[in-house]
Amino acid sequence: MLTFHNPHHARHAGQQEMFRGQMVPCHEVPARLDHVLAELQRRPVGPLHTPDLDSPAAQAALDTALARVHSPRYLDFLASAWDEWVAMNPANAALDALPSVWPLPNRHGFRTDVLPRNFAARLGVFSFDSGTPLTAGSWPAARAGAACALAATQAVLGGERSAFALTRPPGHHAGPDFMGGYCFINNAALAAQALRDGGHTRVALLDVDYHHGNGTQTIFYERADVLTVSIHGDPATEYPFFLGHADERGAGAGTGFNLNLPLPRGTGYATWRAALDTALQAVADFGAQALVVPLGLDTFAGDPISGFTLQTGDYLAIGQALASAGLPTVFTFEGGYAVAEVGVNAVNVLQGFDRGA
Ligand code: Q9C
Ligand code: ZN
Repeated sequence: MLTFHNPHHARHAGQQEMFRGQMVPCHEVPARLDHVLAELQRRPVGPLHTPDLDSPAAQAALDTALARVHSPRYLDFLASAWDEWVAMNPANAALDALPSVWPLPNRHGFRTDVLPRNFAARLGVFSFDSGTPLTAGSWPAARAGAACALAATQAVLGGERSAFALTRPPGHHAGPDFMGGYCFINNAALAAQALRDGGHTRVALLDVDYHHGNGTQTIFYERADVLTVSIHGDPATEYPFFLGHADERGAGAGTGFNLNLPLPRGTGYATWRAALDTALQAVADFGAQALVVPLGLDTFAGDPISGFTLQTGDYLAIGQALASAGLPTVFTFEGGYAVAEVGVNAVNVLQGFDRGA
């Protein structure tokens, strides 16, 4: 298993997120990735690389790949967001940008075709929560993270059995033109699209993060060439609340190519594992030629913001089960907020995969 890690991840370091009427410290912190990297150095599963971030060719390839998944106006927004935030008021340089007004795009007739010139309002057009601080370094960190996802995918297209994009901020809540859930750029979607563009005709995503991968589902919802499967806390009670139900099966040409496996808060390994077997059967029935696993470790019993009860040892078995699909596989690092344990849990999945491969 090759790993590509993001040398700029720590430039994204939010101070606080809004949670039920108060500002609380961010859960999605740089130390998360540092713990995974430290565990990979202690217990290697393969070479550790950083992606090429300097060559004009790599930057151009990155721009092309980003535009395959995200809308031009969203990418333009992200690229200039921090400068515009500071331009509103020089004092903003010491603050994170968080939205506090939204157009509710599907209701009430609010318009999103005309972008407000006011930056705070524009931030609301492109966000779906107030828990995702945008900082001075968010865009460079997210961009370098996308480069990790692409490098991991290129390695797999080049014949590697598997590769891991070890990056933050995470990505699976980010949609074609929106951020949220600590995510800006959907790294797993970039990987899946790059696998398609690299010649695999059917690509599956199997999202094992505690939270429904709403961004990924939305990106591929009307497509039959990319199967999206997600095992997650039931949105009736769990974030992101407004998507992730079992009756969402895809639309148009994509009908039948989305599978949600919501599980109640409190679910333990036996039930979770049965859902994983269902998910793997769907991937096999689809005839996938390559697999992307948005790897969240927030299913862990000790996770501070989630509600499943998986144990550290379970992650070895999960890795092994994922390998049993027998597919070229790209992993992207997503959630997991039990900071001291996230490294061991993540590397257990990777090591279990290598054992099963
Ligand atoms: N008390 C990822 O795992 N806030 N994002 C929930 C729960 C948002 C999680 C608050 C959680 C987003 C990538
Ligand atoms: Zn999560």
